[in-house]
Amino acid sequence: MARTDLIAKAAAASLLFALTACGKDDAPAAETHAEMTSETGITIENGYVKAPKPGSLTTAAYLDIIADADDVLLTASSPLATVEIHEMSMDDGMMKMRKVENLDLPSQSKVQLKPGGYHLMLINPDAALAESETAEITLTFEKAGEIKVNLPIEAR
Ligand SMILES: [Cu+2]
Repeated sequence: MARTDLIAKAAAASLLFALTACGKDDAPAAETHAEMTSETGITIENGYVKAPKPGSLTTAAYLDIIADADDVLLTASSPLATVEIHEMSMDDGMMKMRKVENLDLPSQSKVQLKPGGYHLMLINPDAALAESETAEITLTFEKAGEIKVNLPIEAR
């Protein structure tokens, strides 16, 4: 029985391969498309995660994002915490923080997520975050798709 399974799997695999190969040959445009999607067009600079204070239930990640073409940051996530996009602003003389649904990235401009402004709020950070040197964060863009970054964790 196991042998039959293997043969069936091998047949399925070669069929899949045949289909893929066929698709590639028939549609050279698909290869160009693949190149475009792998070339993200997004530059991330100066990223770091603020090391959480002991017992703290939140911390934040900061980074600069430059999009080659207009794009929108839709969500961010991490295996180490719940992540929300936040904006900090002055309201009646008080610094207040609110969640934003997404973040516009006009083409070629540097959008800075920095203390006192936009940031990624890391909520209920995992205990492992305090002991890690980097934190993996996945940014999901409307056009560029998902981009994973590993940000250093720094006590600043
Ligand atoms: Cu916040």
